[in-house]
Amino acid sequence: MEKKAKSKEPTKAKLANAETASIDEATQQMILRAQELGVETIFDRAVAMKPCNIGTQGTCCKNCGMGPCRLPLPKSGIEGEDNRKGLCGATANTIAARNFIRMIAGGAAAHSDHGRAVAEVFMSAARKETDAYRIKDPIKLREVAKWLDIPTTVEVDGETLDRDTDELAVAVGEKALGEWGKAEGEVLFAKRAPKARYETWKKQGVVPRNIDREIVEIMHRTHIGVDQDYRNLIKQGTRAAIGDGWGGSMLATELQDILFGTPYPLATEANLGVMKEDMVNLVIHGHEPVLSEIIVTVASSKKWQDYARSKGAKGIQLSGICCTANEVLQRHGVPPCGTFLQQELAIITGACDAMVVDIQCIFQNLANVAACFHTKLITTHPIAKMEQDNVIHIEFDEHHAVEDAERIVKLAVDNYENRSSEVMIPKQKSSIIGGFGVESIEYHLGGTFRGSYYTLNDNIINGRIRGIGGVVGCNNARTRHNEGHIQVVKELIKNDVIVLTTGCNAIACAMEGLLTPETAGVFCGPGLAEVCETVGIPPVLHLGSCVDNSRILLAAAEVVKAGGLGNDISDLPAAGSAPEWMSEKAISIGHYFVASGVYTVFGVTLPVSGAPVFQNYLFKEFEKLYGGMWDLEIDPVRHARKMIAHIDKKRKALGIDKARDRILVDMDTRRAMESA
Ligand code: SF4
Ligand code: MSK
Repeated sequence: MEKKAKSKEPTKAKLANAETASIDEATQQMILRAQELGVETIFDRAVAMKPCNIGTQGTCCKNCGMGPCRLPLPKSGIEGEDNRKGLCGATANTIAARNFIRMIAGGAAAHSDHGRAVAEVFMSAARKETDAYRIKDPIKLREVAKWLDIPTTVEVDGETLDRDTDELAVAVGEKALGEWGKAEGEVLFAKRAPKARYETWKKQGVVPRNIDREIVEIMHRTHIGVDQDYRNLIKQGTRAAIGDGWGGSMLATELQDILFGTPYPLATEANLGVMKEDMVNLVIHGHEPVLSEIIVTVASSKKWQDYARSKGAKGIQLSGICCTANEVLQRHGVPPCGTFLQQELAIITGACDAMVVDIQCIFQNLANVAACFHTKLITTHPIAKMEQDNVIHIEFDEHHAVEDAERIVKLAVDNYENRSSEVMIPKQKSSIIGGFGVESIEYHLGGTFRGSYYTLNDNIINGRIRGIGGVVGCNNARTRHNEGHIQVVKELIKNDVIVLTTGCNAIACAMEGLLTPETAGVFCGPGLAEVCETVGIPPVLHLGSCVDNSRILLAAAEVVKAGGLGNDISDLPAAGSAPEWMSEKAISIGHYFVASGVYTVFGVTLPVSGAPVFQNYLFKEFEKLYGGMWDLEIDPVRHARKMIAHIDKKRKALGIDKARDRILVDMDTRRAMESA
């Protein structure tokens, strides 16, 4: 047969369809703008490159030089015995479990190393080695000290006095740093979980010893020829994930609050439209707030605003991407200009004078995009550099934090006059209320009189609030940007489920205008709408960044403590979700939600589908061990309905499934609950 001649025509690069790539109009406009300018973005790359099926199923092993060993799931499924194995004999279940817990190790390491870096800055501040930081929340310092078993008072001449704040801060910093590598004992914050939860972990043998050790042990156990039982492998994954959620991430959040201030509700805006054509736009991107805190102070100072005006700009406009955005939004009201998938687009506006990045979720392609514009791209972290020549590295050190921040702000301002291409900033932006946390939920929904979550619990018991949804996580270029996030959240609030959000889900909800009290009357069921309107809160509460998922854990622990909804997190009418997850951190978060007793649904895909026995263990058997379990649901509405079905199951188990609308729990019942 004659061979068909190959076409000499150059193949035209496949480009993304803006409308099917994102639900967000600003994003759609900028995708088209990028294509018009010939600048490639992740949306185009996602069209050009398809993921590997076997990797997606979790059954490709490259843990030794004899692989990769690829174990695809037969199209017809597995009938009878599953004989698939790698060269060493590793089964699909072993391979998928090893891969899964290596993802947990990657995610837990990222969160926890972030926490360690914060703890080191905390120590410098406590020891007065730097003037740039000081203790901003001494009340939280005392609270955290107690959980670290540090005395907060001293006896002087028979009198009990509060310990000096500076001295206490040093003690807290030292003890906190020990949590990463202490030789004995267990992660101290594990005891912040409800007693029943802690006992479950004890019984299962998964209380973390220290944060680092559990991550290292995953790497050991997944080396060729070590742990070959998927149940034993995931047990170690569980221990490391708890060490993340109730250890590294929780320490990061708490120390950041003590050092930078505990967030309280504030108003700002979100989406690319927050950038300003006539101002210097400095975009902060990444995760660690230690530098961005100082950049906010420097950039808003009169000195640097005047300097910007001297260069012809109207001032400096800070905005953020990813979780550094969430950190500076929560504490200062700096507006987020986009989610994870919009980072290239912020530069393509032509108005980004500098983008400063620290760690995690930063595309290497930012350097290529920045090279097409005047944008200065600045890396700041010793562990996160880029190879491209146009990237400037200004290594941040807390001992000269202000000088570093000033260099960065000056670079941005001086670059304003170098704007070369036409500026195109989408108009879209939404008003939002952010800055929620465990304390502010208590204040708004608990009331200062009782100082706890009683009112929230009452509203759950009487059915106005059906339950709690923790919806978090990334964007994923394999699915339509923000569609899953928004549909899941809207379906939940429509059904009276209050949503606690963090990470890129929080930014997506912000862009969609769901973070305002007014949203309640438009999108919520009548019960949730009534509660939100009465107390003046949005139905979707922004709790912060990825490490701040620890706030969701602590909020859940507070709900248990307030009474009337069981003794453990697994008793609560609550469910977790990451509709568009992509990072290893999301897997670690998902797993510590599950290990904490939360039914947790992921969207897009989950890399366990090629190992049905292991998948079944996570999706079903886990509930018997921990009360929480994994699930996968790609369709956002079904995804939300599965969460609601679980919430209803828990309401039934608690005996609060019957309509009890408008019935507030009276004091006698309350006392009975407390003594139960
Ligand atoms: Fe293959 Fe086993 Fe090596 Fe994995 S560890 S690559 S399954 S031989
Ligand atoms: S930034 S980890 S994309 S949430 Fe925390 Fe967003 Fe996911 Fe990064």
